[in-house]
Amino acid sequence: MSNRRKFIKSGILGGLAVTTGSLSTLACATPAKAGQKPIVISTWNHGMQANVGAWEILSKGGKSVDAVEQGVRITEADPDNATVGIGGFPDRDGIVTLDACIMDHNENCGSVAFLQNIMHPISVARKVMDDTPHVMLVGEGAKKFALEQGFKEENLLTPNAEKAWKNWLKNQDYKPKINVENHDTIGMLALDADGDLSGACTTSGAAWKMHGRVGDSPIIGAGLYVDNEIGAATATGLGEFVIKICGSHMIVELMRQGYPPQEACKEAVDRIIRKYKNNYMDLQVGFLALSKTGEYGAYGIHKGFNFAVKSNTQDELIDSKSAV
Ligand code: SD4
Repeated sequence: MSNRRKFIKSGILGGLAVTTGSLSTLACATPAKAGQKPIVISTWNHGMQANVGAWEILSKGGKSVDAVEQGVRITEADPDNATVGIGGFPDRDGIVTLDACIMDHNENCGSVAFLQNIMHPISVARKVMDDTPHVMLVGEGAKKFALEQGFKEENLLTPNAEKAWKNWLKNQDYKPKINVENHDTIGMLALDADGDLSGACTTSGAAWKMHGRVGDSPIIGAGLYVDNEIGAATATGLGEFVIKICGSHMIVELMRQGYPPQEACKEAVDRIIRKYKNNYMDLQVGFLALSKTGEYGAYGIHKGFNFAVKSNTQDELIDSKSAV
């Protein structure tokens, strides 16, 4: 039986994804502990530190939406991180432009894209969600809104990032590389003590991108999706390919059909590989998912994608499974 049919057949039983047939195989393949609550997971090794910020809120019974915002702000404020917030590598014109979005357990969402000179795009996205009738603000409009809300304008191009850009200018070779160098977005998913899910995703996007380029990270359904009945998913890697398959939304819908989180992430990766057979060797995409029951999973195209998990019983960095 194909994976798709197997998982569709399994369905959701009593709030737990239960599979028929090859349950033991799946249990081995999925590095997850089901039923952990509260729990927070996030992409890459900087997720370890970000999770600590989120855990301060989750461990006190706080809301997952507050936890994910507080968590990813830690990464945004880190000048040594070359693809999130301050210190992010600029576009090919030497300008740092930021993308972020947030989604809560009521399917409220807020997003900013192509935002400049504001260190915490995730908090601007939160304000868009909480205080406007809109989901997404971009560019100058997003910045105007941020300044009206009291955010400070600051230079986000650190000397290191400027040096790297000047170095790049020598050859001006735009070839997205796989793994860490160009791919450090933080996507974070949390399930709080009340059983409510939220997620956040924030990035300075692909280094040396064209001015005006927006990736998947601020796009609800691509870089992030949360459905409080089912689960949540987020993405990292080359956003164009995540957008093309509506990656995070697809993963949540697969979980609705009964796919465990890791298998849902794998299916999304397989979709990219099937559709873009000539390209996928040169690009990295990684997905991370968390179910309503606190089961998590991840999958990347290439080796090297990792994610951080924090709960009452875990605080670790896990290497994701990958296709290649
Ligand atoms: C983008 N997905 O802008 C982001 C970049 C990224 O890890 O994930 N870097 O395409």
